[in-house]
Amino acid sequence: MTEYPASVDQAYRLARERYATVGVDTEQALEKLATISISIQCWQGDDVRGFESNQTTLSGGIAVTGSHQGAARHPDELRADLELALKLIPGSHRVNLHAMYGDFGREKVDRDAIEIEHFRRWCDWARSLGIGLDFNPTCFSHPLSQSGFTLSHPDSSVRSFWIDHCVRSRRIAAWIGKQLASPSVNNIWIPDGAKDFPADRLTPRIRLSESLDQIFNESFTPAELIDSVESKLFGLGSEAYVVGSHEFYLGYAAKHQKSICLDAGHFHPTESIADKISSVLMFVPQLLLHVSRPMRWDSDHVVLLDDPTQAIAFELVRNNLLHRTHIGLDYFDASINRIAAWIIGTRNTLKSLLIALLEPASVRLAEESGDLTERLLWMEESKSLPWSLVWDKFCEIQDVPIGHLWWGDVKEYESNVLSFRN
Ligand code: RNT
Ligand code: ZN
Repeated sequence: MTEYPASVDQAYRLARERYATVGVDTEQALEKLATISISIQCWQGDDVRGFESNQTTLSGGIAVTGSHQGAARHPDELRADLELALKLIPGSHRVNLHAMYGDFGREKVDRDAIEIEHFRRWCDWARSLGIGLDFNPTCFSHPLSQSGFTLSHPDSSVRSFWIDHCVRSRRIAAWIGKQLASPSVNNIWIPDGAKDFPADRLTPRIRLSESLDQIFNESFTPAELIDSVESKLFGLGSEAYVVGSHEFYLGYAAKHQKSICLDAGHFHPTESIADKISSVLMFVPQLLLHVSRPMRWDSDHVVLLDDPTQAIAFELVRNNLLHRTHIGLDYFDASINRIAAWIIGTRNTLKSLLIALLEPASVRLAEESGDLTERLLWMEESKSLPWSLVWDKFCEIQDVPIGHLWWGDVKEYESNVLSFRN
């Protein structure tokens, strides 16, 4: 049990009073925040390497930089690292797996041969912690993805290989969802695209659409599985053309009522995914977010408590869209302690949600009454309300260290555990 200074409670009482003067019920915000689960990306823990015995280097137009000590080398290490992170993040969250993270041991298991068995230990582990798991087929870092094409590949035997992989991923995800009594989101992202201008932008898209139709042919209940597709504007090596563009997947998801994944790093730098949420959710049933921080490109930096993250949280809360949105994280930084990267990014995402939950109704009321001056006043005023004291209270209620105090545990783990990995 953590000891909390009496000042946390005293400060919270003052904050509660202060918020009451602007019509905000902090207790309600705390209760709501406790119901929000963030899906934490397992791949931050090992620099998107995975645990296949026939591992290739990371490819597909994504890149990890940094060489901080302590990347997880096998599933047990990754689970131990995640457990520490989960213990230091307030609330109850989920873990997001990629197909290449199975418990394969020394066995050579190709992507078209993955089985439920390879994920049983993850599932048992999640059950013991009382958390849910999400899933992703891994359509990169593989000899058959080196051409830059997978589900849209011109060769039908290569396409079949990746279709098989995605079919198996869905089965595994659905099984996990059923086992854990919490639907598993299976998100399909492929790297398909071209470095230079293609002559034919259409045919690969027709092939991708047909591959997806085959993948989604088997039906599962929404209690087990949620299908999601993730678009991208460009990647390293796919600067001129990405087969699965935003327009492509938005059309596909709307037509087939699949969930769409909006990754914060997958658009033009002046575009905000926050603005897309309310449009997309008018036409697709559910949304998956990959909260990330692009810096000049899709660089996947650790999520900050910054304006783009805050804008996302405001959209979800103001429009009451939390129950239709799966909030996942997608970043990978190997230049700092990887467990701290999880904790900082997840805490920041939660903080932005808390700030949104604590927003005075006056913001909206002023807008509705047509008084845009007063709207600006409330938006700016609410920034200096004492949300951080409510956050400390949340950490206390959830029995995790307040403020920076989790850092001691991570430092200790770094010197006792991580520093012995090479
Ligand atoms: C790549 C996508 C994708 C990956 C993960 C590892 O640009 O964002 O979501 O980051 O699947
Ligand atoms: Zn992503």
